[in-house]
Amino acid sequence: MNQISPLQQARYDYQPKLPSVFMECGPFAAARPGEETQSVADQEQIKALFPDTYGLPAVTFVRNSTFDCPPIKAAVILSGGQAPGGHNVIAGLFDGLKALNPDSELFGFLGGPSGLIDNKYIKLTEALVDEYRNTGGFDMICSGRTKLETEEQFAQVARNCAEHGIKAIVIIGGDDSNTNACALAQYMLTHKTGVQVIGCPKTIDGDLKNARIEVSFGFDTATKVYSELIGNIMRDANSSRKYWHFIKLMGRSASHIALECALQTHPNVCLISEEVEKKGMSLNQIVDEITALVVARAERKMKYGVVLIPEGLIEFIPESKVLIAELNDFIGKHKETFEGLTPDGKLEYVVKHLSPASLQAFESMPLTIRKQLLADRDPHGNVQVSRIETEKMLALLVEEHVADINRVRVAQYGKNAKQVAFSSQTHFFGYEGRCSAPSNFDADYCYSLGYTASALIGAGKTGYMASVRHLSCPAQDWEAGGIPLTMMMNMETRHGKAVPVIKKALVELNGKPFKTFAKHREAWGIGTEYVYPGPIQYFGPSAVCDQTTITLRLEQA
Ligand code: FBP
Repeated sequence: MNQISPLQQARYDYQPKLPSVFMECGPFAAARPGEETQSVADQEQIKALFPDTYGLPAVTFVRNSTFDCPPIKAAVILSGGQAPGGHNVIAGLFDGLKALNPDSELFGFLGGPSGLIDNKYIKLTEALVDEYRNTGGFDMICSGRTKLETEEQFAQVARNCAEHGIKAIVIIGGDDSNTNACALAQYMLTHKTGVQVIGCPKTIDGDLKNARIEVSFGFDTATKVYSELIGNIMRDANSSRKYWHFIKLMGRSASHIALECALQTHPNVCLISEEVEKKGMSLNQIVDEITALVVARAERKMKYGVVLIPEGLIEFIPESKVLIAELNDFIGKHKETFEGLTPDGKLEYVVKHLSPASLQAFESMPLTIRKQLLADRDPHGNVQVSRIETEKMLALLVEEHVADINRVRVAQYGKNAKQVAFSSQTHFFGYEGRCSAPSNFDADYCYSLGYTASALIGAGKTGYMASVRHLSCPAQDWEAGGIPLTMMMNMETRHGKAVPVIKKALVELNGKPFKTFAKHREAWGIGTEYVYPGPIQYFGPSAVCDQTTITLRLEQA
């Protein structure tokens, strides 16, 4: 094993907290059913697609249950992008299964869903799990983005389970992976395999949430890491007083991460993609607004500032959204020709085929961004937004607008005219936060999720997502249970076809987190009201170490 840091060594001794129901009865708590559930929309279609899991009741674990549990062989995969705390979900699951029966076994399938299909696994031992307790990353069994969605893949997974005697699969993933978990659960029931399927809500993006899933794990730690970095940059900006920092923050689609970081640090500008879309703002309008603030602050002798930009912004600006859809479609249809072209050749080829409105939107963007929009698509044919340097694009466009203002001033008042100073730095914070050692909150939450998954398996449930609620309370007051995956689903059009998917939770513009931000943003913009959160603390007063996100506190206030 590699040398480990003193902090990691100390974190091995951290015992994650569990809801009191598990502290008292271990995973033998009784699963008390609530009322029957229904999907968030399109009930008839979802019911027809998932006849055996639709309408199941949500369950809550309560005290007083003892039963003899035979040894269970279970499988676990990590799916999609990394999120802090994944190892603790596995540790909680492992400990829960062993508590159900010491002879239980956990198979860790390697590299995400592809491991489950290709039968690549390791058996997780106490010693191995111990090595990863309270650590960041997914490197214990690694992750992947292969889609597990076809009947052939499901059949192969069923065969692999039968070969090992595996009776339960836990899928730790985001909305897409849990959508697939739902389909896999239905397949296992239809084919009477006896294999249970349980999901766990993972993603730093924070967009897998609803009334019963209060937050996906990893959001807490990732936003704390980004907020620390933003705070450090703010302090630098406030010390040198010469740069505008444009910071893009990860979050494929929703702006929860940017919003939470804004609430933690009070930047001069934070764009919220959902608001941009709602207001139908053009790129030019966004740049104009930032430029106006640059000018206003410069007049108050503040030639510096901090702008937060959500990663998904470009897909929410109406004109760029249409452009990207056209490009995805066009590139998908002409894949072979396109792949053989140089970056300049791609540019020439594509402009001949865009609609006039999209051509105009395309040409309003700097050349580097145009080229990035034509770069490789993800496995689903979509542009990879984390690779588009929107932070650079906005900094460049603001610079051009400021230069225009200065040109007009010189034309009006001569070369001694007062000019607006503008100099920028750009940053992208994404991968820096995805594998950080989990905060105490994520360490506890993830361990509890894993433990809950084991209890759901023990209770014979399938097609459920582990749910741990009341997260702004101390861990002993958390409520553990499970919700049917079908409850979160609706029908959406993907590549021209209506398919069942878990509904993504975007930032709600009438929710408390956004409203709180909106109330203060003007003052934060023109003033310099930065907050410097500092690094995540693992030891010390609870007020410092066990804080949840501001988003969660506001949502539960
Ligand atoms: P998940 O939704 O799978 O958790 O991934 C989230 C994310 O971190 C996004 O914020 C980001 O756009 C994307 O993954 C980056 O993907 P990759 O790791 O493949 O570069």
